[in-house]
Amino acid sequence: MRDRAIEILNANWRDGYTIPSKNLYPYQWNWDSGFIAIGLAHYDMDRAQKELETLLNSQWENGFIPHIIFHKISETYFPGPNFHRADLHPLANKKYPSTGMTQPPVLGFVLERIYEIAKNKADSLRFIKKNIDKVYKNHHYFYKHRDPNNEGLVYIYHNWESGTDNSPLWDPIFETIDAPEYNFERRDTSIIDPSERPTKREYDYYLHIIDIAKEHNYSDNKIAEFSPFLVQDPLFNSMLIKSNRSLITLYKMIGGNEDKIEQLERWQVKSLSSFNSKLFDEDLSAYIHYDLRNDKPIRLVSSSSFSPLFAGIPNKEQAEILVKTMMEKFGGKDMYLCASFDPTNSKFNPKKYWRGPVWINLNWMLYQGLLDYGYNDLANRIKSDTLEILEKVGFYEYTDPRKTIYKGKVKGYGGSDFSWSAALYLDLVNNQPTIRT
Ligand code: 9WN
Repeated sequence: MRDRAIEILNANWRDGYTIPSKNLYPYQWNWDSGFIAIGLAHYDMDRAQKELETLLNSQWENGFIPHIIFHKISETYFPGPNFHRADLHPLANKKYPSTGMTQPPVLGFVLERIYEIAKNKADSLRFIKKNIDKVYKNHHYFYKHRDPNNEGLVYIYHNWESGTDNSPLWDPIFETIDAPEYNFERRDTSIIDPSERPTKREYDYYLHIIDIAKEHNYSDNKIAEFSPFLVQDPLFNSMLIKSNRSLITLYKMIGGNEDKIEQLERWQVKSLSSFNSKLFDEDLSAYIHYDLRNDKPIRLVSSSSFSPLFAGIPNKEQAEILVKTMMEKFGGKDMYLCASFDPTNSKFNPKKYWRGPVWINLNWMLYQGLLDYGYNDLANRIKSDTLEILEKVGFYEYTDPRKTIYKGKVKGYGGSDFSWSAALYLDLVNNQPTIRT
């Protein structure tokens, strides 16, 4: 399995970055690159550093880091740079064509993780020192431009920014949007089974939201004012809070930078307090999303509801409540942890993308979060479920949470030879975080 994981990462390596999956995803994706760098760090630190540097090179003058960087034009992915037109933004990076949206901010905790993995700590610290300010600038962008009410919670303006693209979480929002029917040729559904991907109608919404942002040249202020999709996402904000914490740790190791440490600490205080007062739903016993455009909570439970564990956000009682919810809704004995959407909800679909299947990156975060809170048995269950699934189906993009279907020959879903599944497998088996008590 290790050899195979390395083989996949090597095959998906292009000149300076790794594509998520051949044919299906032919470019560099933001949060994929972060997870991939963690896997690369286990056997080729130079390449891990290069992966991150290439991503950071795409940063815009205002600190923004895009979701996809279109290094070389490919015919196998839609929508490409001609649809996205990120160059409409006056501060867009002139050298790297990209989308005008971002993805969950993983870079802070990725830097910390690759430092933990590094054998040559001095070299790793040099690398971090050279690049950390770019990550800080990215966080500064988020708090300055994505938090119009000054709450310490940043918004996403597109479901693709969440990383959990077609989750049922977004269905109630799409119901409020009057999207036209687009004529376009999808490539993904000619590469993999369409029943595993979002529908044509969902793509209409995705494209329409981008068109609205384009009408405003991707101005953050205008997007905050006009985008029909504006959400405070607990997964996205947990990644930011976790990364803030890593930046504080790393700046302290580097020395100096007191102003930045103080600023990061101020963001943390505000973010943590708003997160717990606004996004914790007592009745659902879980964290939820908040629809900022329509000013109402999205009262649905998904794997993102548990991601605050990874960022140390819940207190002990809340953590206990989350674990109970996870076990009751997601953790039945016939289920692999952790389905991406509430298996007890009628919208759960175990085969379709973010509407139910297990995703390795979420499991990797939940595993560590549960360890941090001392839930060692449950953490180890998530880890062994993850390894068992990967051993059964190989390194797919997502997999079925129902144990009952894993008899005989089974296959994973979505892209095959998927880079972050391979990378995070290497992290889970190679360098286990120590059990904290
Ligand atoms: C759109 C690359 C990306 C992941 C996302 C995943 C999927 C893209 C798509 O693939 O999204 O960004 O075309 O479906 O949902 O999390 O980063 O692996």
